Order: sequence, then structure tokens, then C-alpha cells
Amino acid sequence: KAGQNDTMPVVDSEDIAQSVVRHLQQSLGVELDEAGPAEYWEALSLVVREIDLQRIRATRKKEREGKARRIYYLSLEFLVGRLLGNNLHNLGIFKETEKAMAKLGTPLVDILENESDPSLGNGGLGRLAACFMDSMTTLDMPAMGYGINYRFGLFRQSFAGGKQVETPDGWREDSFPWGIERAKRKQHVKLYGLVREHAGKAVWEDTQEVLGMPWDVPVTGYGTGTVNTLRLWESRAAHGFDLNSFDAGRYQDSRSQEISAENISQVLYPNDNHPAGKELRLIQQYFFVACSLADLIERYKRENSESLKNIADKVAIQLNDTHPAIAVAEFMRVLMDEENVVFSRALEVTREVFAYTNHTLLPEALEEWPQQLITKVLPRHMQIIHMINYHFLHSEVEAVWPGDDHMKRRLSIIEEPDRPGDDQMVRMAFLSVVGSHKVNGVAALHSRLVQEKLFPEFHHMWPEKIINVTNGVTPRRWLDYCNPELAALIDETIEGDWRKDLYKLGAMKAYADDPAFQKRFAAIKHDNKKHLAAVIKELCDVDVSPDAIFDVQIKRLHEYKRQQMNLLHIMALYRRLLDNPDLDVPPRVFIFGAKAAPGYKVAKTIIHAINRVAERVNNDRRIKDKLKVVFLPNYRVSLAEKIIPAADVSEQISTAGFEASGTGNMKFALNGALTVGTLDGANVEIAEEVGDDNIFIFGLTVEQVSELRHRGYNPRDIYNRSEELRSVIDWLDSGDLCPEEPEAFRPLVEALLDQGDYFLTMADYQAYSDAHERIAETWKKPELWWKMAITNSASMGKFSSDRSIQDYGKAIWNMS
Ligand code: DL6
Repeated sequence: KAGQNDTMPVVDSEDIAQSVVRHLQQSLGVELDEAGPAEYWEALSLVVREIDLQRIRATRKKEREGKARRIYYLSLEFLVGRLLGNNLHNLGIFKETEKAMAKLGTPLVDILENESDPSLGNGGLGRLAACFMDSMTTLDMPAMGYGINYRFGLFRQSFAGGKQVETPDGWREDSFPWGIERAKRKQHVKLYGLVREHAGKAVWEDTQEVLGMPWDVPVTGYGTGTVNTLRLWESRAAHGFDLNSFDAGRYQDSRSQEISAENISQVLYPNDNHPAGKELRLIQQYFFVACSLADLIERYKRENSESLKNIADKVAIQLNDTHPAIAVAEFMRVLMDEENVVFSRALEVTREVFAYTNHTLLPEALEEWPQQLITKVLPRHMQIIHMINYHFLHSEVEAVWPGDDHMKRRLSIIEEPDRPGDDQMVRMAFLSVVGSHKVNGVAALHSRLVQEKLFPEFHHMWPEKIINVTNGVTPRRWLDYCNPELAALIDETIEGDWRKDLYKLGAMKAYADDPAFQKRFAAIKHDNKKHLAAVIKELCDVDVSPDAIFDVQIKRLHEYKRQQMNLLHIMALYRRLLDNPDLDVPPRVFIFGAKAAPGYKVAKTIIHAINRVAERVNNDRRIKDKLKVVFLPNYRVSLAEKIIPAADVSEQISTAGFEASGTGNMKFALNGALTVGTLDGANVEIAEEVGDDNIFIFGLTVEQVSELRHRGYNPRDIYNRSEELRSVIDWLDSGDLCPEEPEAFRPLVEALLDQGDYFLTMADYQAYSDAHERIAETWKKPELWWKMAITNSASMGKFSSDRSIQDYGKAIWNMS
């Protein structure tokens, strides 16, 4: 049967029940009659861990004996989500476990709710890393993820008076049976100090030292015995060293947080698409990079040879954005200072080993570090960056643009200051490009913009270097696990296992206008909406009807993602209904989920405004329940798993050219939601796959955006022309929605009207509103709606992360 994992030795519900009881009593010291869902969750996790560990050993043995190159995925974020249910699915024992737990008297669904999300990421970039680990394992690739075991992941979000409140997420205070401490593999990391020359050799000394303790999280794949490892480093004080005592006063960051050995791995910086620029963040980056490289080099030496000259045959390192970019300098340091490899050869080897993925074009998101800071924290690395830069400019750039000093300044890894006396900045993206053999963007449009706008000179120098690998999502978590009813319907309908080959879903297109199939597809969506309605009731105390259109925007809060445009349109709909409560429009529920970076004022203002509008709309009986607005607090992976299967409409409305790819867009379409979206990121490819008739595309294209900017754009002209927009913006600005703080929404109004409306919300508003009219009309024709929904789901083959990983394998990692 599709979905049954044939690599799993037969494990039936009886075995599982017995193992659970054994772990309850022997590992946790709990009697059966004392066990509740939380204890069952822990015991069941230990049962699965036992299976994982047995398979990890077998996987390692196979890999040691094999000849394949190992992929090391370096990422500051891995947003893995809850692991128990996903692992049970991947191991093919979910159904038997359901039976086992029913026998023991506690439903599995209740047990699974007891796992807290390891909140080790901000958003798309971290979740992509988790999907990639799943796919690499499913495809039996020898792979290892390296990251940080943050004590406090991304903050927990709640609302007070509609405003975002952040509290620490001490997720590790709950039990986390998946992480296994591996003291034998601990590493020592040096920081600060000086570089002196001894006998013609650079020696980095008088350093401070911290200890990196690895925690291993097993990563299961689907339909395979392979279990890979995600190794997360935790910092500790090294014996005999105390970073804190070393001139402690110098290490205060702006939030007067002292840098001590332990707090290196304490917190995840809560910024998405915006670097923190703090000394502690640089130290975090170097800490996990240094631990990871030392670890992988030790493994290479154990398994291959003492010499690193052929390391590229066995090791590929992928940099997930520039956050681990200092790895380029660290790898060079090890080769030159510890292995006595000459500079030119060291650079060749480094380039063979490294590749870099770019995830953003936003200028403010491109990481730069002050040269002085790197010199202070990592003096030897700063020297090495200078050496790389010198070679790059004076031999490689010089060869293409002889004598062109202007070009050398443009391409220098170390940026000249704008004003004399200002600090010189190290451009981490340039270091990553220069140190890698391949650079990739994450969707076709994005990669083209990386080639043409972000790195045009690099693209000219190395036309083969910058390529595209379109993102993907794992169908195991984002369909099989989160939408089991739909997964079962698909299994019944089409041949083969789509979980391993998502293109197989294409066979479902034949059923897109089959009334019986449509009815079952629609019934499943309705069921999922009922479940979500219960979650909404519990979290927001708002009643919503599963018969309404569920229109969803879940993602980080950022002006370029334009939640504010959604808000303006909701306000306009509300006013239209107030003008005419009998308006013939389908009932709609607008659902939001989003965290804003704590320091991002306008983003927080948008959350506040949405919540205030929601309160007003939801309590107004005049509009007869035709409109509801909810903002689910503390958006995270486990909430996404409940929201996505229940969505009718997926809001992917970023300003064209700003969203590198998006992956939520793929998850929604896979689960049968229709996209309202701009021609941005992977929306472009989604539209190609589903066909223009099955998606609501609107708004300015990338070319039109730049043309408009070029021509000069005044949002006030639109405000003056559009009666509707004027009335909602004036309302927002009137203080009516927040009488105790009448100026509360000023920052948003100013961004829209007075500061140039950089993200062109006003310019795209009318097209967006028209697209929503089309949605409402389509909803009134159920056969058409469900045909479109089924076609969307059936057309998502390309967006499996298995396909992405196969692309990386072929185009970047040279895997056969
Ligand atoms: O590639 C994963 C994900 C994309 O889907 C999003 O479009 C993009 O915004 C996100 N980028 C970041 C960049 N952060 N930094 N640095 O999160 O990557």
C-alpha cells in the first residue's frame, strides 16, 4: 500500500504498546495509571528514538564504507517543527501507533499536541533547511546539518490590547528526547587574541576559548532505512578559561548583554531579512562554523586520510545564506596554518568545497561586518580575508578589467567607507561568492535578479557560477502528515507513491472536473476548516463558519510582504458592507499569523492595526457575519500544519522583486488553496505549473516596479484619486480604532503616504482589490472552484524539496 514503509521491520501495535509501557516504567519511572498524554508523548518519543539510533549506526557504517561525497549543510536556523508525528509517518508506523495508543486509552492526536516546537528559526530560510534535511535523508544522501542549539529560540508572541508582546521561548525546559549530547565530539573554539609571526608563520595566540558541545538530532527519511544527523552546537565555558573575566566591560552590546561563553548559544536573533549586526551574533556565527569545520575535518581524517589535499572529493559544504560565510576564512585558516597548504592551493580547495545559497535581494539584509570588529574577534581571519581579497582583485578582477580601479573598488570584499574615517565594512556576500564554486538563488526570477542586479559583475566574470535552484517543500510533512484525509483520498485515486515522487500527483488532474471527486475533495477541505475553526475559537475566541472563504496570510510580518495591503482591503470590504449590509458577497474569514521582529516599528504597528480592525469587525452585527478577521498568536510550524490544509485562498502578495521565493505559497497550493499573488518569487513558477486560469495573479511586475520608481511615484496621487483608499487610510489615521492612543497607527500611514510608499502598496491596491472580486465570483461557482483547487494540488510536483535536492546534487554537489 502506498504510504507503508517497506524498510521498516514489521512493527505492530502490540510491539509499540509494549515498548511504550517499558519506557514509561523503566526510562521515566512512571506507572501506567499515572501516565497522561505528556508522559505518553515522552515514552513514545523514546521508542522512536530507539529505532532512529539503531538506524543511525547502520547509516554511518554504510557511509564509512561508501565512496560518496558527504553534504554538510551549514545553517544558523533549522525550523524542524514537532518531530514525533513526522517521524512516525516517515517510519511508516503511524497507523499502528494510533492503534497502540488507542489500546492504552489515550488518542495519539492528543499525545502529539504535547510536543513543543523547537523554535530554532525565524521563517522561510530555517524551514527550508529542515525540508532539505528531510529530502536528503529520503534520497539516501550522506548528509549532515550543522547549526546552533539555542536555549531560547524565537520569542513567543502574545497580544495585549492588540499589540505584540514578546516573551522568551524556553523550549528546552520541556523535555526534548530527540537531542542526544555527544561529549566525545566536543570542540574548542578560539576567539579574540593577536596574530604574531613565529619563524615566518602566522600564529594566533593569547586567545580566549569556549567549548562547543554537540547535540545530535536524528533525521528520518521516508521509505528508507537511512537516518541522518542534525548536529547542533551548544556553547559552554571551557575549563580554565573565562571569557567573561576578559575585560568584560568591552563586551556590552546595545542591550547591555554581556558576552560569556554560555550565552553564545543562548538566543536566536529574531530578525528575518535583517541582520542584527551585533558582536554576539558574529561570535555565534564563528562559533558554530568553527565547531562544524573542526568536526567534519576530524571525520574526514578518520575515514579518509590525514592530508586534506583531496578533501573536496568527499566533502561539500553548503552555506545557507551568508550567516556561515566566515567558514570560508576559517577553512582557509585551517588549511594554511594547521595543514601547511600554500595560499593559492588553499583557495582552490576551498572553492571546490564551498557553495553559497542567496535568499534575499533586500539591500538591508545583506550582511556586512565592520572590519574593526572582525579584527578584534577574529584577527587571523581578517588577515586571511585581506589575502583572499588581494588575490581576487589583483589577479582575477585585473584579468577581466585591466587597470580598472573603479571596478576593483566596486568588487572589493572590503568596502571603502562613504566618508573618510568611517569603518570599512566586510561584505559577507562577496566573500561567499569569491570563496565558492557555485552560487544559487532560490527561484527562477530571484536567480535572474541575482545575476543581473545583485552580482552582475561576478556574473560577467564567472558566467557559469550563479545558477538557480528553485525551492521546494517536503510532501511528507506538508501533505501526508498535516492533511491525512487528503493524503488518503489521493492514495485511493492515483497509482504509485506520490510521497516519494510528487510529480505523480499529476494523475489527479484527470479528476479535476469529476463531480464525485470534487465532492470528496471539498468535503475534506470543509472538515479541515471545522478543525481550524475550533483552533480559532480556542485561541482568539472568535466564531467563524467553515462555510465562509478562509483567506490566509501566514508568514513573517514585513512591509515587503504587504500584510498592510490585505488590511486596507479588509477595511474597505467592511465599509462596503456597512454601506450595504445586503451586498451579494460570499462570507469571508481573513486569517493572519505573523511575528514581527521586536525592533521593527512599522511591522508591529501593522499587527496592532489588524488586531484593532479585527475586534471592530468581529463584533459588528450589522454585517451579518459576512466578514471575520483573526490574528492567530504565536505563529509557528505546528500552527501552520493546522492552518494550511484549511485554507481556500493563499495570500502571496509581496512587491514584485522582493520575495526571493516563498515556500508557504507551495504548501498552500499543494493542499488545494488558490493563490492570489503577484509575479514574484516562486509564484511565477507556480503560475506556470497550474496555468493562468487557476491562479489570481495581479499587480506590477518587476519591470513595471522599476519603471514606476524611475518615473517617480507619489502615493498621494493615488490617495487623492481613490475615494475608497482615502476613506480607509483616513479612518486608520483618525484614532477611532485606538482611542486611548490616537496616534498609534501614524507610522503606518506615514510609510504609505509620506515616506514614498517604498513597497508600492498604494500602487498595487486597485489590482489587488479587483483580484479579490474575481475570487468572490469564482467562489460562487463551486464546480469551477474545486476544479481549480484540485488542479493546483495536482500540479505541485515540481515543488517537492526532493526535486530541489536532486538539482543541488547535480548542479552544485557533483553527485552522480
Ligand atoms: O529560501 C527560503 C526563503 C525564501 O522562500 C523567502 O522568500 C526569503 O525571504 C527567505 N530569506 C530569508 C533571508 N534571511 N536572511 N538572511 O529569510 O528565504
